[in-house]
Amino acid sequence: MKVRKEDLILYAVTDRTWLNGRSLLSQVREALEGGATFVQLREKHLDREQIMKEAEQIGALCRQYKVPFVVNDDVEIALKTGADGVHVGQDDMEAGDVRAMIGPDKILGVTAHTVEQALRAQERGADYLGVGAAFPTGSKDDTSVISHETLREICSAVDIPVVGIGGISMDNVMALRGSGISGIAVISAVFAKEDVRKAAAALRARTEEMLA
Ligand code: 3NM
Repeated sequence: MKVRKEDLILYAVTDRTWLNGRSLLSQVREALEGGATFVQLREKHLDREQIMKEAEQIGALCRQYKVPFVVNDDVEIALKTGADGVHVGQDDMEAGDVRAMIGPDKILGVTAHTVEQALRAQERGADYLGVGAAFPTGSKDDTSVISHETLREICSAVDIPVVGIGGISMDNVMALRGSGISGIAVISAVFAKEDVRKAAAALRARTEEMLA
């Protein structure tokens, strides 16, 4: 298995909205120190040269921590910078096309909102799924909350591990107990906090409790 369940316990997704003068690299370092188990570079509004630079630096940092690192949406940048893989949404490139470009060994993550999308992504070579939104979120406009029943159905329909995403925080992570997810993916619950390391550590501990 390229992606083990334990790699997905606390999956940190970057967002420069919360930098407040800090660098993305230092934010990610704090998240890793706190116990993030997976990192995705998600840059929606930066030029590609800058994204490439971030991917090189953050990728190198993640290698030091032996944590998988994927780039959102951009296969070329992922391949050029030696990232571990790519994560695509339903509106990005089709999963099978991405798999054909990255080859069998790189990680492919796919966002799914329905059982049908989840099964199709698995069939086309996804190694893990991001499923959401688990709760209302201010971090992504074009998503809507799915029921926890749908989340459970998706988890039992596929063989690959699933990470829950969308509005997950210290206050609600426990509500995901029993859903079948392997972990949680978050932006604001880690990166919007003043002490990113502490936030990651606390959220990892609570997520492990939820998974137990
Ligand atoms: N994808 P936060 S929700 C990147 O539902 C992303 O597919 C989602 O940010 C989906 O942890 C989301 O701050 C944003 O809610 C997650």
